[in-house]
Amino acid sequence: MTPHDIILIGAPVDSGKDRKGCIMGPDAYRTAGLGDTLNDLGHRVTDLGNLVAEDTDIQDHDHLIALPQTVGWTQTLNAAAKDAAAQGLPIFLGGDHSLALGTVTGIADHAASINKPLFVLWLDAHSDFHTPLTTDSGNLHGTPVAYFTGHDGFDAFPPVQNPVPTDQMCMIGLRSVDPAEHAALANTDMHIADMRAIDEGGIRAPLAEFLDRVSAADGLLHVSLDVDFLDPDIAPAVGTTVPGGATLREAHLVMEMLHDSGRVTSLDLVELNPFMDERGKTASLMVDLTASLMGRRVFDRPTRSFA
Ligand code: 5AB
Ligand code: MN
Ligand code: MN
Ligand code: MN
Repeated sequence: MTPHDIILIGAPVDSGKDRKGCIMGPDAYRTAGLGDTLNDLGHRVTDLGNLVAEDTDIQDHDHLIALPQTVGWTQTLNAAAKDAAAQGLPIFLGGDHSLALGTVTGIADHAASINKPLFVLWLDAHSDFHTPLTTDSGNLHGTPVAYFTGHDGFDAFPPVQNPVPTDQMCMIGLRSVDPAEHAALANTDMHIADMRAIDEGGIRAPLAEFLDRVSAADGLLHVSLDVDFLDPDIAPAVGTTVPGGATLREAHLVMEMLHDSGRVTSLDLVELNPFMDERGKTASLMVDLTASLMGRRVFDRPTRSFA
């Protein structure tokens, strides 16, 4: 296994929605042993601690929840992501999914600076493809994908320097998409495997196809893992549970395939709300999934068949 320089970056973003609690996410991952787990796998791990959002002079908005705070986080995380990606493999410990407004744009700026295409894998029950103009809830954690793919309506936010082309994006696990998002997605060439596709054909094929494209393009790969990608029975600690999510084995298979691809260069762990957890089980599962992504396996795969 190739050892990586892993940079843990606490991003206790809690401004992307009404319900509070994601502020505790980074420390829940630390409490669940993320750093030691990655260290024991042979990686070099540095923990930068928790970041603090920049102040902005943006005004509060009637409809959009905590707009000034989320703009501040976007600026902070854009800069932090750009910096960290040049030095190692950043893992952003969220924090709600509005953090991806900053992380993905920062990683995209880094990719552009080294002339490589950036691919993004979005593991989520939701498509997070609202703009500030279409969101009914006003919760900005439902908007990052529209922002970093270069859509209009984000006037209060820093202009996106290097939008991610939608055909370099794959979404897996979708089962809750609002009508405005659905209409907007239909106009893109985004690669999407919703839960029905996974039920019918399995989770391996769409991911393998995507990873082949990343390799063929010699791309960087950012993974954004929303806790609600997982079934709420195994991962209850999230404000936006949707029944019928990925199983334990589906989730580990995704992580194992990502590891074997050798392509992943950055990771978001988002939406963990430790206030809603059951004795740390969701935080521990997210640590285990990250371990699979970073090379943990039970056995070396047998080279002979059992037939
Ligand atoms: B998450 C919803 N589409 O816009 C909205 O958890 C949910 O980061 C957004 O995926 C869920 O409020 C955002 C109904
Ligand atoms: Mn590795
Ligand atoms: Mn999300
Ligand atoms: Mn979600």
